[in-house]
Amino acid sequence: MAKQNAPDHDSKQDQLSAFHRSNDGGGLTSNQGIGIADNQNTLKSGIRGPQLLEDFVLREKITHFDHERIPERVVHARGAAAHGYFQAYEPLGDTLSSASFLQDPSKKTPVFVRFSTVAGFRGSADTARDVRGFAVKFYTEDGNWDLVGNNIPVFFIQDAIKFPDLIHSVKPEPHNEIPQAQSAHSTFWDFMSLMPESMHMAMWIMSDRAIPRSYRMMEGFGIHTFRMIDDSGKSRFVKFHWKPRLGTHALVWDEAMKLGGQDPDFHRRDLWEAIDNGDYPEWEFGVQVVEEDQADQFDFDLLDATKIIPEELVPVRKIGKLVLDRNPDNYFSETEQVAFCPANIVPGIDFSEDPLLQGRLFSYLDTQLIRLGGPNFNEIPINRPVCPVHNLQRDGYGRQAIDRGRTAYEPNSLAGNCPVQGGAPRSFQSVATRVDGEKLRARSPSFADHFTQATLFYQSQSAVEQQHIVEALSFELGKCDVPHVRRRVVALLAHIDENLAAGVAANLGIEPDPDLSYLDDYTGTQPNERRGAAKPGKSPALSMVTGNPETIATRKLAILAMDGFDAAGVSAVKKAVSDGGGQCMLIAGSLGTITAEDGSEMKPDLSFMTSRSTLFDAVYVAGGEASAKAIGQDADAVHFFKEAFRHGKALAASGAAVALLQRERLPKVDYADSEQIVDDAGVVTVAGESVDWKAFTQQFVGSIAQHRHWERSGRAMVDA
Ligand code: HDE
Repeated sequence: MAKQNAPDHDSKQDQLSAFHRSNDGGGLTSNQGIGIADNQNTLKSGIRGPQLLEDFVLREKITHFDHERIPERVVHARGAAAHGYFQAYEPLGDTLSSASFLQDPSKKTPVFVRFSTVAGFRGSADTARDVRGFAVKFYTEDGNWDLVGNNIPVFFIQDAIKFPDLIHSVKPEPHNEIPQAQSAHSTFWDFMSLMPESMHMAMWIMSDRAIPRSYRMMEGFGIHTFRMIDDSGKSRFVKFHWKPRLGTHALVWDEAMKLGGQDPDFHRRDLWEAIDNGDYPEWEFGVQVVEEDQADQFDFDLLDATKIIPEELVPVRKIGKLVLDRNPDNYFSETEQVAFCPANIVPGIDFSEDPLLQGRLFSYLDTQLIRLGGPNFNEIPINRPVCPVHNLQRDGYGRQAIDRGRTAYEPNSLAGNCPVQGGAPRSFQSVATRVDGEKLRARSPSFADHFTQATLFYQSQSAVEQQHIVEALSFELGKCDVPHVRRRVVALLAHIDENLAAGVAANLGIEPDPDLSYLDDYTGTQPNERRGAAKPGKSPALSMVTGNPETIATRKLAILAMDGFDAAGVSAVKKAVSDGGGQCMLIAGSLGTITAEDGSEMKPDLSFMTSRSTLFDAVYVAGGEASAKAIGQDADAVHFFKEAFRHGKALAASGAAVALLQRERLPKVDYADSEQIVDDAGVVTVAGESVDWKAFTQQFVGSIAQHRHWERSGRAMVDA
């Protein structure tokens, strides 16, 4: 199966370079290459006279500008992308898949990955509560494979025919185009209340998974069951997983909302900067494999995209890794014009009969035709495969290829019957699966259990994660202004978990009533029975607070300091954090140099005017009498560390700054009053004269690695 000229990591980049254009050192020309002498003034009749139609320079420039925009994606409009590579851990031809990119561990297959939100327009904020798209284009030697997944392993609906309804319900309401990039409105929850199959997904999007800390810190899933075919032609069912090396982490809702205004590009910037700094994001690629003859063993149907296979039932086998190591050169040419399509598949992989997947196989190519203006979008550089393309498709808008010869049909005797079917180094063959049955519009009864896995998800969450789900639902339904919709959603929640329903109902000021008879008027079914003896139980893999690596790599620390700060503490913290792979930013009252107690000087990176705690993972308030006093007198500075405290972030203070933390009326925490280091709920403090900075910073770094310290939120406020 080894191929000549197999692509390597650089092959896509080499191909793209042929299209690079730079203005470095170039003189200004029109698109026809005519030199332009004056780019400031139009051609006029007389110095104050009217412009002349003859002015081709003006007309060309304005005309091109007028046509700069293309339709944004109907969903997933807002996104950010990067180049990288995929590398398999071991050859899989014998045991799982004959796909060419899964055979040679030394081969780096180029990839382009686009992350996105779903509901918001192209200019909307990154941190909206939403599913995140996780779309990967593999440029393999056998053609492009697109794994167009999400960061949540299930979907709202079971059948593609409901997709336009779902999206119309979540997009801004049509009469006034409000609200932007939010599911917290009446039409969305009206639809959800009538769609019990969405309840499992509802748990995921109301969880912290829907407000990731970073694209680099979220899982990815292919969602549908696919097939993999080994060298002998044997087919198995698989589910695809991406597991981030940095662990799975989230923001808190208050933070996500604030970031929407403070830095709408929060995730886009984070991805760009990490790659720019050489902190290349990495995921492991995993598969859950089910033998086809074992597919009936579960209490759920593998073809139902509202279900997971719990990892405890079928473990995730890691088969390779994905590394993102290069930012795009041009957002529009690459990130905007990339066209993903689940139907782009390569030998060794195949589809399943999942009715949601089958609908997607049609939709993506169809939507590209309008979005990218015709059938030749495959020739846009970012979409080109790195292997040769030969076919008889011809013409159409924007055609780039100059097809030579007189035959554009097959079979032909005038051109040696080329391109010959089956003549490519490898050709795709659909798995021969038996499909026969009556023609009918119906849902399989094996899809009917909508609650067991919703309950499994909810009950597998830690207490604080459950609390966040209750709060998220209370927020969302609180923004829904239709009382019967609120009541109905609470009724559905009562079938997931009584405490969940009670918590949300209390916040909405209503009594939970589990009666679902209203559904009879809409879908005509009561499709809600739990299947067989299914016991929800718990799946630890579903919680985000377990199983994360203890690392502060790429985490951001804010150091708050003013004139008179304690330089020893600041230097020690800076060193410890950068040794752990994190980044520090010094924040002061202005961007002017600040002077330490010992006379040394430092230049702040940001001021309290240009930064907020939401942009950081942890905060250190530097010691030093004068510095602590000045921070205590600056409302923005005080707000900075109080807000970080409230969001459960690691917080440290030394010397005079400890009293500052104590002074603020925060939930009760123990603070140091001597050289003894105190770490209470992730607040690390030390006072006194001779501080052991090594021990202090070690403790603080450990606290940052915990990501958040939820135990604080359960504590009572300190009395005034
Ligand atoms: Fe998509 N989806 N989708 N979707 N989807 C699109 O294609 C669609 C679904 C996903 O970064 C569109 O090129 C239908 C599931 C991602 O460019 C469109 C159905 C999953 C992206 C479309 C689904 C996804 C899209 C809009 C139900 C996770 C962004 C623009 C049958 C497995 C890719 C475009 C990128 C984009 C249709 C459901 C993921 C309209 C009909 C399930 C990550 O074709």
